[in-house]
Amino acid sequence: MTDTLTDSAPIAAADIASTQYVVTQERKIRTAIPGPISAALHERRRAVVSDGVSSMLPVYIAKANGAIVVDVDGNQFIDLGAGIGVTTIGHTEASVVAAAVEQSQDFIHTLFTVTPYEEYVRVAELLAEHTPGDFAKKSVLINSGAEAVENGVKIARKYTGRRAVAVLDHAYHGRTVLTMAMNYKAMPYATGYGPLASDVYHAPSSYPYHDGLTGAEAAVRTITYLDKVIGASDLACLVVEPIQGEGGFMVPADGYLPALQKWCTANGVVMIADEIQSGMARSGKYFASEHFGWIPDLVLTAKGIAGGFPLAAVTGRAEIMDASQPGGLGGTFGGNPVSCAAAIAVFDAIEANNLLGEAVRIGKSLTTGLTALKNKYDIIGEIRGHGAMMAIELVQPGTGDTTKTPNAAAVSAISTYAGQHGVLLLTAGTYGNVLRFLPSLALSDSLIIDALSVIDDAIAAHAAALTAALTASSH
Ligand code: PLZ
Repeated sequence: MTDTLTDSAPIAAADIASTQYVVTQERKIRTAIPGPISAALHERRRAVVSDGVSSMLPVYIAKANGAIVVDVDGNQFIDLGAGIGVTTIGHTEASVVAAAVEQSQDFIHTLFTVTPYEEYVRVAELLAEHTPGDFAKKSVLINSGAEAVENGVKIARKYTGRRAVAVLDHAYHGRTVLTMAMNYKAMPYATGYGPLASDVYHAPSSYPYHDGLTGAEAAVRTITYLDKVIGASDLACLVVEPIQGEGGFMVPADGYLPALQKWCTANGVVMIADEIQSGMARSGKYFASEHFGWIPDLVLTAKGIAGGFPLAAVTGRAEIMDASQPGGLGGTFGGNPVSCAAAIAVFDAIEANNLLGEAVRIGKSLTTGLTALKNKYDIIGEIRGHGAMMAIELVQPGTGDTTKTPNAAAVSAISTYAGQHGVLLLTAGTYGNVLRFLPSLALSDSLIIDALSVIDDAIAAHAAALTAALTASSH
């Protein structure tokens, strides 16, 4: 049983907060989850933090390093979520910390649009170098993923002089007033927050597990929608996540994305890759678009780009990026110097530590372990993803090859069990029936094995509870 790792020795809050506390790369459960100090903090929070802001697991974090986060009660969790794909190179990676400290001592803010600095320029150079496509590229830096999406749309509209924005079914693009209209799911992102932005269209996507279409067939379906419902001459941009994140890590069929790009190019439509979740080395390539031979016109980055500091970018073809009038793009904190210094350290670490290779290793180890689980439990319908962006879609027992009926209850039970036993496991999916593995690239194979053993126990416990409930109801 996994609880052999339970370390019941209590530890004082001051010890965890101390600089002497060493975050070892291991799972350790010392208290009930949440522990008493987290529970007290949660009470304080309830008085002053909006109920509109939820937390998946209300353990309050004191420290983090590599692939481990430590809560205020001294419980150590294997982090399979990396703050939803942000601390991709690992928590508190030494070179990122050093770069941020050094930059903070030099200067913290000037505002690039008032008086510029080299770090912003360097990040733009690195993005031009590493995003797909061998052509002149330029960037604008902003603060968040949603802001990158907003700017991508502005830039595409300015360049094309057209109004309409197309996205795909199951997409997620943010929580701002424009982006909430671009998400597939109304609840919880848009419900009650309308009216929604106009001129946003949702086209059918490629979801091979469910639609059974080849890339070419799915592309015809998408293009037919764009052509008939919007009309190319009114369409400014098509925004696509190469691997859909919140929607459930759907990997499109081969050929789908290049076919859409070809149509966009032929019709003067700007095709934008939302690489906010999938980008920055996570998938085993710098950008997930590369897995599909897709060279987008614009690429959106955020999350993993600065090791946890807020930074985002729109990068792409120079002629599109330059269509905006001077002063048309910007924002007070966009391209903050400390975030930029951290981003430069992230790019350096990806090269110096062969993090593309580490992402491939993690993908292989996860696939091996998840395949063993799939052979054992018939609620695992599909394993999919690339590198450190993998997921399993859970279905009702035995429907994996037939109706593929979503099993959100199992996802919720398994992620809750995992949290209780020291594994932070994110859920996803339009139907809430996907468990996603989005760890940092610092996650060792031994931590993968340990985390998957907890998930194995979690699935077994869920199956046992169901059997018990069925037995009870049949008497
Ligand atoms: N595009 C593909 O994944 C953010 C959402 C977390 P922001 N996804 C995590 C939450 O519940 O708010 C995301 C994404 C893709 C855009 C965004 C938006 O990025 O930095 O959260 O604005």
